[in-house]
Order: sequence, then structure tokens, then C-alpha cells
Amino acid sequence: MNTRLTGILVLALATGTAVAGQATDPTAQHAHDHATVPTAASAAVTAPQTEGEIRKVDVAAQKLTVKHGRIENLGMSPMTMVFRVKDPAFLTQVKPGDQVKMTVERIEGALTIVALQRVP
Ligand SMILES: [Cu+2]
Repeated sequence: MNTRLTGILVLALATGTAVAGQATDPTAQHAHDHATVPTAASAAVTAPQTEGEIRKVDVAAQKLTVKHGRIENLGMSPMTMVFRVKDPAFLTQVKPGDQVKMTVERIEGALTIVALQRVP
């Protein structure tokens, strides 16, 4: 058996829209109209949201046990696991059985819930 690995093809998703800068027009023709640009209020949260169900709230350890769906940004399959929380207030906002949407990021090696909201 001569299996030959020819290497891994990495698809670099080049979203490179090479915008050729602003044309500084000396005639001062303001061609760009100031259309209503959507306010970047939600720009702080970049990672996608993950659905989950709270299983356990550990206030002392500041941890939440969550049965979570697939976490796209971490490449993690659905499972039940313990998370740290970025904000201790999260621990008072949910209780076992609550359906939530959350954003999980790896902070200093620990999987941490950085945003959490209950789903009615
Ligand atoms: Cu997990």
C-alpha cells in the first residue's frame, strides 16, 4: 500500500475586496451620499451564538453547566459541559432548565460564556 498524502489543501477564504482607497477629489465633489449606515451597536459580539439549555448553576465556582448545540466558532459538537462565565451576573440570570442563547469564546485556555440571554 503506497498511500501518498499530497498535503492539505487549505482554502483561504479571501474576502479581499481590494477597495482602491478614497479618491481625493480636488474639485471637492462630494459624490458619496451619507446614506443611513446601520449603527454598529452589536459589533462587539463577533462570535456566533450557540443554543443551549442550562443544567446546573454553580455560583461558588462561577460556572454554568450547559447542554449546548454545535459551537461553530470552536468547532465543537453538541454536548453537556461546564463553562466559565465572563460576567458573574450570568449566574443569577438563569436557572436549570432555561433555554439560552450564548456566545462562547476561549479565554486564557478556558471556554467562557461571554454573552448569555434567555430564550422565552
Ligand atoms: Cu462542549
